Amino acid sequence: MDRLELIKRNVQEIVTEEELEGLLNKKETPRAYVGYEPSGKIHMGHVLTVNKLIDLQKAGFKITVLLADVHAYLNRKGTLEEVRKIADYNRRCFIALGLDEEQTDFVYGSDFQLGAEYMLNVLKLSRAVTLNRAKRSMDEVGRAMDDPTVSQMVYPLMQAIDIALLEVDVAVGGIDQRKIHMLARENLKSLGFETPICIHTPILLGLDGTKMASSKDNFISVDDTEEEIYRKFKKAFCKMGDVEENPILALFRYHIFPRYETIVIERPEKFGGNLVYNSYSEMESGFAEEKVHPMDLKNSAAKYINEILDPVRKVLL
Ligand code: TYR
Repeated sequence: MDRLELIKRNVQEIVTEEELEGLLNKKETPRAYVGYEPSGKIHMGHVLTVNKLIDLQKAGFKITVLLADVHAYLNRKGTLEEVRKIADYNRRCFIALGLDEEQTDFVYGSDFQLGAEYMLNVLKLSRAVTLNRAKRSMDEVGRAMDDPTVSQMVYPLMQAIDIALLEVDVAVGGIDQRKIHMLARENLKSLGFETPICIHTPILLGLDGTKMASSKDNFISVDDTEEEIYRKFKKAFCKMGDVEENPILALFRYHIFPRYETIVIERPEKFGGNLVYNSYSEMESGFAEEKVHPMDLKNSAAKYINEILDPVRKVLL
């Protein structure tokens, strides 16, 4: 797979592709980052952007991971001390998931966001962005936005200034980060910074086919035990032949195929024997033609996801 193909696989959008191609031609080692609000539960949604960082790393990018402790604090997720402690756990999970430790800069927000230069830039940006725009940019990111605090309006401004002061060329995030990224794209130039290129990954549905929510027990967390994975997959939504709304197929597409060249679905001889797939699209067609039973698909997905999560479990011991 060539560099551009690797960067583009499994993404929902690139803003813009022309700019990305220009960057690849111009810079030997471009820089990209993702920021994460520290979280006690790292789930496969977080892992989706980690996978993209691994792709970018393979494509020659220098990677920064921002452990956004101040952002989590501003977004009312806990005290600064609490979020900082979880951030270190998150860092160990990301490395266990395959980010190359030598090639990745892990940065705590609180280590650079409280200085004068940073703050002056946030204040400058606060004059350029309307309250309405700041609020809308937080639609899919902010907690309890029916009654937002001022801190949650500072949040997107700081995210934009992160991009500038971490000196990254590319900001990566789920599509839920889109409005904040657009705010950064439209305003950083006037503060004297480069306009960032943005890569957005899709947001995956939960295992029951509805939106992921911690209250619904419908997602995989990287610290789930092997038994929990089998239990969750057993009751997951996966209809015979349905390739549109299928969280198990989505796991193959976004998490398993990027890490394995060939996938074997094990089946007893009497049910037709093992199936071997060399790409996601082959598997999808096979499932659409009802050549694979949901039960076999689930068991195989559980086996591979358990393999992927095994190094994370070891970190947690
Ligand atoms: N907004 C991101 C989230 O929803 C976290 C983040 C914070 C990302 C600061 C980047 C950034 O610079 O989790």
